[in-house]
Amino acid sequence: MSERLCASALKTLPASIAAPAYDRNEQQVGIVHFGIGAFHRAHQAWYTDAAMNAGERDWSILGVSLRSPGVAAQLNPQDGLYTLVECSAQGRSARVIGSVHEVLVAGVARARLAIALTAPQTRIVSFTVTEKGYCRKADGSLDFDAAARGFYPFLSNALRERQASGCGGLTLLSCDNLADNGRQLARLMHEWLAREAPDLVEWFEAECTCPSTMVDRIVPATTSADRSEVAQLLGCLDEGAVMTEPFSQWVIEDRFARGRPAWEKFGAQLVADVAPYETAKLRMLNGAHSALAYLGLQRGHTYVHEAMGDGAIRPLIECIMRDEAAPTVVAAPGQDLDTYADALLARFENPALNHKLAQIAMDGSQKIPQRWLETLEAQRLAGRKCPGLLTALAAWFLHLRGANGPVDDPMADTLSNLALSNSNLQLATLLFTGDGLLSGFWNPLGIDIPETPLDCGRRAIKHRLRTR
Ligand code: CS2
Repeated sequence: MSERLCASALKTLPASIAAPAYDRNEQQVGIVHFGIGAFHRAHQAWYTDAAMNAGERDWSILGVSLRSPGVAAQLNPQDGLYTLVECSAQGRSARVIGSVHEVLVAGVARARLAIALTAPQTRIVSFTVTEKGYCRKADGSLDFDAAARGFYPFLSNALRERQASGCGGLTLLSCDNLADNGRQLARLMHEWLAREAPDLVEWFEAECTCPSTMVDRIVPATTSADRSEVAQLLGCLDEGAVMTEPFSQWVIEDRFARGRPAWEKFGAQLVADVAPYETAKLRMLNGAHSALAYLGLQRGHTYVHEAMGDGAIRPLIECIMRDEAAPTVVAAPGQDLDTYADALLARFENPALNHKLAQIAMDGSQKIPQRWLETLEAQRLAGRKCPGLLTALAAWFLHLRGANGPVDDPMADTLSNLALSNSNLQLATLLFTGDGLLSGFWNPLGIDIPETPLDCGRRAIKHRLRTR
């Protein structure tokens, strides 16, 4: 099979595969999205496609890839089309998504990107650039060297043009797993402008908004086996296919500068305050996910559902979710955290999703503060211990020592050197004092355990293996 999915192939798709019901050529770009990886395609682009299927107009997405030309090569020959496959124990269902107009590689298509960002009909610029894409230093402030290679210059140039032409501000919509993602983006953008374009600061604050969001959908990286399966379903090749779970959640603070699609008609929750949803998600879902990653790799597993089936790991994961994270969370109105935990565990057990632990283990230095350390700090203040999280932390230390192969993390060198130099205490101190990395979440003098977390955690793992 050599034919690729593209606009002209839509009419030959099997009847079981739903396809865009709107005239894609008639749609203008309303959203420019930085970081058009699998997650964006399975989440925000899927909601936007649903909105356009229901009749909303001119919210097509122009995807931007900051570094890798890979996504452009996947989607552009396919006219931006790709298949979304929902996988569960009950089976698979597939549909073709049409909301992505095109993908630009930022460094290559600078002029076209500038035009898109300054077009009056572009009203939202959204982001899934991962935690490290915001270019924060250990103390949370902007790392200007890294930021100069990220999205910041593109955006500030565009804001200048928009101010000059009077075509109005933008909504900057962060869809990454950061605590208070909108406020963090606003603060970082402000820092960038204050140094690089001080005359724009006031206009930015008056004309642009940065709503916070909580995004949730598990999206494993697509494999070549997945692509073969999709080809069988479609009858043509799809290099841009994404595999995901049936569940999806998007909670958005309703503060848009110049309108938005009616995403709430398709399941998104528009609320005044995202924080309770986001805190529960980061500490319970993502916190447990990162623990599964390091503990699971340590025990020789490859996928999340395998680690969930390991009797030495699962009780720790439940303990982290229910006993350690949940008590630090103030539930959103109507949210029951026990039921939430039940649903998360069931999602992690999904046998039809091959979600690699190694994918979650990446970039620990960027993820662990909001996933674990905030829980640890809250529990410390309450005088309670967290054996589950300390065990997970120990597994992370072992990971940094190379126990699971090369470490994929922007701070890999610093952390691995520390871990390998056998200075458990130094590593723990660095983590907990905020001397370098994870900024002041824990004062080591307050740690009420006799050994360093590494030894403690190693013992806990051994103990659990023995008592299994
Ligand atoms: C995962 C998340 O890779 C990771 O670190 O924890 O991508 C997770 O799958 C999503 O946040 C789920 O919404």
